[in-house]
Amino acid sequence: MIKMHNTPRGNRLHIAIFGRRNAGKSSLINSLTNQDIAVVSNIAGTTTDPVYKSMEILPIGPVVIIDTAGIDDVGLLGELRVEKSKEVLKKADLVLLVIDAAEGITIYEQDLIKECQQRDLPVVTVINKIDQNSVTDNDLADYKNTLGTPVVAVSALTGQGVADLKISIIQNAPKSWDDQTIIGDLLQPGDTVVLVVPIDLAAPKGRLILPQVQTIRDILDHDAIAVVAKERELKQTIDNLVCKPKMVVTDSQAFLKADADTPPDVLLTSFSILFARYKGDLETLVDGAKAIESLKPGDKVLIAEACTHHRVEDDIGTVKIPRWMRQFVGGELQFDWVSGTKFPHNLAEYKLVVHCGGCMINRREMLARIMQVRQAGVPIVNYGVAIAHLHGILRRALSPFPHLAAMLD
Ligand SMILES: Nc1nc2c(ncn2[C@@H]2O[C@H](COP(=O)(O)OP(=O)(O)OP(=O)(O)O)[C@@H](O)[C@H]2O)c(=O)[nH]1
Ligand code: SF4
Ligand SMILES: [Mg+2]
Repeated sequence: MIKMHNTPRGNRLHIAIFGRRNAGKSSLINSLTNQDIAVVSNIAGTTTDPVYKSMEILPIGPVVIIDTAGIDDVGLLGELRVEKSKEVLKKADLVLLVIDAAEGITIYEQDLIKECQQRDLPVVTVINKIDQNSVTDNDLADYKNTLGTPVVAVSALTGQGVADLKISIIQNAPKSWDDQTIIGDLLQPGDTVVLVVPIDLAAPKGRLILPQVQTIRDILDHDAIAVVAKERELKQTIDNLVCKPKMVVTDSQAFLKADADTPPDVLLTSFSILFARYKGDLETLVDGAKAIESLKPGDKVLIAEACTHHRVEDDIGTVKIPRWMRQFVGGELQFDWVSGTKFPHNLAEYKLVVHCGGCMINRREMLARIMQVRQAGVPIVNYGVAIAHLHGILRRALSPFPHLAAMLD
């Protein structure tokens, strides 16, 4: 799904595509975005000037893709084009270096990589046209050794390997790309946010959990005001405020109570939903929530947790979510559970993956996991989005994100 939207350019990952003429740079852009947006032809030198396109690549998020002219262009005009292309390096966060599998490595690729290294710019080498020229694991290892970059084999024509390329883009994007706000971009200075934090058996003794602390910090960093209450005191808290809060953020487990006690004109969401977005791909997860509706009794569902936290009685992942899902589907489902960093190999057998909020992993890891599940053709949803949907309140939980709420229409 590709969508233009209003994220300012500064936040977008700028991906520059380099390579010799006819390597398939423009074709790769079309394949990455599932759209015919770059002009492709078999005439070498089709792309002459850098072309910037803002777009959304799921699950990477908002990006700017920069198509460039071949780095092997010749003649006076050609050299000027190469110079212009190389100017793009100043604006790029990540370079995809496309090589035609039939052509191999030349001095052009080696020089470009050297230049990128000097700029501390990550490069992923893309061996293209593998539908015409197959490459073995040994070939890939040779490329990797010679160039000193990660290498992915694709066919821009058939789409083979493009999902792996997306994972590699996520894994090699620069560190600064992980710096996203949790809630601050939804607030104005002086806004009040009420955070609903249940203190139940699952709550650790004597402290708040990390997502709650991070959210408070993000609110303060944006000169807004955080008020914290248990779900029982929420109504009183709101009543006591002279001005209505801008937003209520609740623990998913207290969503129903928070929904009942939050006035309809106040935005309401959950920590899980804020963190699903913080990890970069709330849209895919909302799409995954819709897949719950097509589940049938007997279907296999994988519940995945990113760490092996201490399980409590009435645990969310092993007890509550399975119970709510059975009730929703109206019959038995076959649940499997996995925790830690690895997914099982048989992902394709599942009709849905329900993932935890991923508070202990970073955005990059979470996106790579989402991508891996999507690559197996399986929808993925997280706890917060799933619970909200199972209780019929997802639309309300998405109230700060109207374009995502509209996906439920
Ligand atoms: N078989 C095959 N052909 C491809 C593939 N990718 C691109 N091509 C073909 O290669 C030719 C060049 O593709 P482009 O995408 O225009 O290449 P480019 O690198 O943008 O070329 P310039 O803009 O001229 O530098 C076209 O005829 C494409 O159809 C692929 O994966 N497999
Ligand atoms: S990473 Fe997942 S399983 Fe671990 S504590 Fe966070 S939400 Fe729970
Ligand atoms: Mg081109």
